[in-house]
Amino acid sequence: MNFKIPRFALLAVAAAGAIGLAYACAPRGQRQSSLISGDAASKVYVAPGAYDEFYAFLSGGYSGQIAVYGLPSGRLLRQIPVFSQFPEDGYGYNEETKPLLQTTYGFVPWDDSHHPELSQTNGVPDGRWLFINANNTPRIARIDLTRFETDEIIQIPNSAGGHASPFTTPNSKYVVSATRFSVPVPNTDVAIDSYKKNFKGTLSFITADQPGKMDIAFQILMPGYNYDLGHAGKGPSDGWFFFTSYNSEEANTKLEENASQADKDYIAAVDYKRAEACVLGGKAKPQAAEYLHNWVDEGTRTAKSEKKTSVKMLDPRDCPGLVYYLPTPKSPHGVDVDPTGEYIVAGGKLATVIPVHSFTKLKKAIADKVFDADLQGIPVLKYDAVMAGEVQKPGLGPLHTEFDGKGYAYTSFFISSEVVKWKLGTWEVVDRIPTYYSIGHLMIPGGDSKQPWGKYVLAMNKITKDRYLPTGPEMAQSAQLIDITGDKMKLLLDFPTIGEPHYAQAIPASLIKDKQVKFFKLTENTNSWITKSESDGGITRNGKRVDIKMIAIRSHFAPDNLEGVQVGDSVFFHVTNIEQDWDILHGFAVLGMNTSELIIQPGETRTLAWVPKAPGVFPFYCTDFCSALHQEMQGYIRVSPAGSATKLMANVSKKAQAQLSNARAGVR
Ligand code: K7E
Ligand code: CUA
Repeated sequence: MNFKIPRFALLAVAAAGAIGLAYACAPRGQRQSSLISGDAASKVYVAPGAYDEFYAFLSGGYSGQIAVYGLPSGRLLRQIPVFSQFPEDGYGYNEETKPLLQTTYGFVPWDDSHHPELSQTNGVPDGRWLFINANNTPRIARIDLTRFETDEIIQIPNSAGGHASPFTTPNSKYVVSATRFSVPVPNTDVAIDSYKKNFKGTLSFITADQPGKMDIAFQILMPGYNYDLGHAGKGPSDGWFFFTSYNSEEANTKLEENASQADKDYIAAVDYKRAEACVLGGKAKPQAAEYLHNWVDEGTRTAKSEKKTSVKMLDPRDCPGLVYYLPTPKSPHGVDVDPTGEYIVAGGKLATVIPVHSFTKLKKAIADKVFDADLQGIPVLKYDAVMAGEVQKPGLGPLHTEFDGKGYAYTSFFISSEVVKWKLGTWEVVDRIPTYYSIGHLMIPGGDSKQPWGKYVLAMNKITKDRYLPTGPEMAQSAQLIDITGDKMKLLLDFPTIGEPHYAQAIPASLIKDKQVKFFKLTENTNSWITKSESDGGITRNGKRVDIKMIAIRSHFAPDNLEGVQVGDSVFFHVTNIEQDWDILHGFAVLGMNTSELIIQPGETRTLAWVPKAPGVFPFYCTDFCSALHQEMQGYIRVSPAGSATKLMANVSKKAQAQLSNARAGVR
């Protein structure tokens, strides 16, 4: 979330008594003693050696990654690199993973990731995969949860700011992405003040249920608003998708003011079954659009990149019944569908109520044609005809809502810094609890699905100020764990997060933990640079390219003495970790190398490219403490001046040496 708080909203805060900020000003000790109950510690205590009940996946925001925590302990288990290079394990530096970060703009080794989304079966998170969006250069990644690794990234063309993404349909047939920024479609050189004429939004539906085959099924061309968030229908509303939009004013400057004029903006309700029918019926136009699809081959564990050149574009005018607009106050942000699939809840950043739409009423209003207007071919339904109810005086700045599966909804309030619990159907507020401070998303395990595990809500806060030991001008953002098993919410724990945790998802650990890959079978490694045993290693030259094959095993590399490399060569170290045992990793790094190390998991081959710039002898070593003799796990590579007569040499077996001599004879 990046919006500023408008001045009038701040005045409203002052007038309303500023529930959250009042806590912020209270003396520290007072604040804590009044809010933490005595048994909080025991509720989050996970004894050494015991496991947490849930895996929680928190987005890294501008870190571009995902952080995996155990709940209720709040222990950080792992970071999964997705859209940013990660020197800790060589992701985006080694040759096998670099293609994942390729785009039509070139190599993009960073992004801003907002919304982790678990794959679903029948509307329930199933623990197979996790999807996450890239907000800056629109992309969607798929992470495999048997390995906690990014396996696939697809770029979204005709889009800018892939924010309403990658929310899933109930069987993960599709994940979606919508433009936050409208742009010229196709993007071309036009005057910015031709916005109303030339700028468009797109809603993209991406097939997601076949690993390695993500593809853009179709895009829907929309008015030039800013599309913000989305959620699929479920149960009775299965087959529909809901997207919030703001800036229906179509302003192209000072959005803070100019996009806050209208009393209501819109939720776009998309009948995607209708879209499928229109696509089948030839109503979508093929449109030239370049984008990359990158995925990891299972056997070689190497990513490939494929360029696609066209999408199917659906104009709502050519497919009546495809999209309807639901008027929604005011500059909506989140849109969340309750577990029954009947209620569609919006969070209006500047709204004074929480508006809830009814799917039953929506269907009826469409059947009865209760339309207010038509916006660029899209009928606008009458607010009163689709509204189920409004939660009155809920707080200030409602953003996101999750559900506990017991008939209650929990909404985050950025301006008044609190979580508010209210009842579906009666719309009455039943409880509220302050957060520290300025909460964005909140998350209940399964809380956006058909089947929430409604035990905790995790509040993710933008501003922490005085909550932790100060660390200079920038403080870590925070997550706060709140117990929701009783009538009153209880704050249990808070912990700092990595980057900005916009959203998170969590799932019972039992659905993931027993499916973990423990090592990669060497017999199934089809990487063409694999070294299966010590005697297979060696060094070969082909022009200026030098390939070195080596193994890593406790506690040595083989070969570990290499000569014949010259300044300016492109040297590739292909290191295979031939261990066949869980959690036995080796690292590899060379003096002066200007990428990162390799971390090699058991049974896999990883490749590091290096162009030596000066003659000398360069040590390399294992960077991962793997055994008692880890410090002995080292070697040397000699670099000679360009054109030198130094022979290629690797201290490997006679057989390998002979192969090398032959190879050399062939080259020089
Ligand atoms: Cu920060 Cu979902 Cu990107 Cu709201 S978003 S907070
Ligand atoms: Cu291998 Cu340390």
